[in-house]
Amino acid sequence: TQGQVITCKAAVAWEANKPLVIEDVQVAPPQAGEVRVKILFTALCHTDAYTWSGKDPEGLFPCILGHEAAGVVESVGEGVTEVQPGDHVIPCYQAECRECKFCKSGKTNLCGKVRAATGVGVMMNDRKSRFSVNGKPIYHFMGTSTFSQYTVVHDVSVAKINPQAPLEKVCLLGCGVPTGLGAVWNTAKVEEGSIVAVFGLGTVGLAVAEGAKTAGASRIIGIDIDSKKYDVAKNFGVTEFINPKDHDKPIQQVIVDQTDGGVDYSFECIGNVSVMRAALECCHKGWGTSVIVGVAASGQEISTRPFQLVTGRVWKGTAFGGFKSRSQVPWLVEKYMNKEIKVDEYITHSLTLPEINKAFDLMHEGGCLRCVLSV
Ligand code: NAD
Ligand code: AHE
Ligand code: ZN
Repeated sequence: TQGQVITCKAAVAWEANKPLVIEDVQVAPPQAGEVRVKILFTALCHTDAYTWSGKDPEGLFPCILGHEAAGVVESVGEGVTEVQPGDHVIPCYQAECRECKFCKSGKTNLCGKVRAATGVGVMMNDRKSRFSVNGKPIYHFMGTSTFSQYTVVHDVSVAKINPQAPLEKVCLLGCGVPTGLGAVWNTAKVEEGSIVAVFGLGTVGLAVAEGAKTAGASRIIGIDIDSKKYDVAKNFGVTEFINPKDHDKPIQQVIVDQTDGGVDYSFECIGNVSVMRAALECCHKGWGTSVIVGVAASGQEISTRPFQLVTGRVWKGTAFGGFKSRSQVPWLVEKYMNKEIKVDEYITHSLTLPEINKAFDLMHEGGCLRCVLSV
């Protein structure tokens, strides 16, 4: 198949909010600096649902969504040296070129090499898509497009991992779990003994709890409007639970009252701007730090009294938990293999690619954390 167009099945989002359609998609061979990957397993993340909803300013249609996956390299384009056919890989929506201003700064995991192209659904080389259906181009998504049996990614957007790792599990290391762990370890740098609040107990929030537990937090307060989340959350380190619906007072006040003035660190893992405000305002005066992890819709803005920051609270955000993707995803895979981090525990459902619309429906049900599709 090397050098040839591959026709395979992919779930195409033709329009916002319209059920995805399994199509025969033509996938062009990888050009210079590109890698064609056979996707074996992909999970769904809340961000896929967000873009599908039409509220993502970078969401273009028709497109192939999906960004939390694992597979095997099928072929590589000219000049690609770091992976070869047969390598087991995880696509990385957050690239790492090691050459750009961002990568060399030592201050961020963001990479500038291909971001301009991935934000508009095309490849960097010729600003075109490698996907088409009967000659009609289909946009890429986040530089990954994993809801397809084959995808083409930039070489700076693919992490080579231990071939022994079970791909049906480690696909989760493409987004949600690293995001939560890294928000704690890299972005907030939570210290032992800290009091932590986690807003939203989906996969990302639970991974924050797990990260906080390993960092030695003394209290991990989980906040969710679905009280059923507490039982599961206990297994990830949550020590206390608050449902904002059980209280008349604003949730930030409830938390401040229960923590002698506020928490040391808070994490918003929902994508709701009023919760982001509450997450900042439940932080302790003088040092409390709040990390925005959730992705909010186009047009939404955060606000608070500047006095909150004047008096020492800090507002931060994180993308992919601050992890350098190509360097650290393989390391996270090793940590999983050594049983130092959970992955299996986040997988509540397993389906197949043709059942993808059912998988999206499941996301809105309380009992679903991650649904892994066999592609
Ligand atoms: P999810 O839908 O599985 O979890 C969200 C949780 O929030 C659910 O348990 C829900 O009951 C709860 N919730 C909803 N509204 C609430 C409210 N008002 N108060 C309290 N709890 C509420 O989502 P997920 O896959 O865990 O993703 C969480 C967020 O993180 C999404 O916005 C996603 O787009 C974003 N995300 C960001 C990054 C990043 O790099 N920054 C990476 C992955 C995901
Ligand atoms: N296009 C969206 C941006 C969404 C966003 O912030 N994405 C996160 C990853 S979410 C993964 O589930 C991210 O990494 N952002 C940094 C980047 O470079 O995109 C919007 O709302 O505009
Ligand atoms: Zn994601």
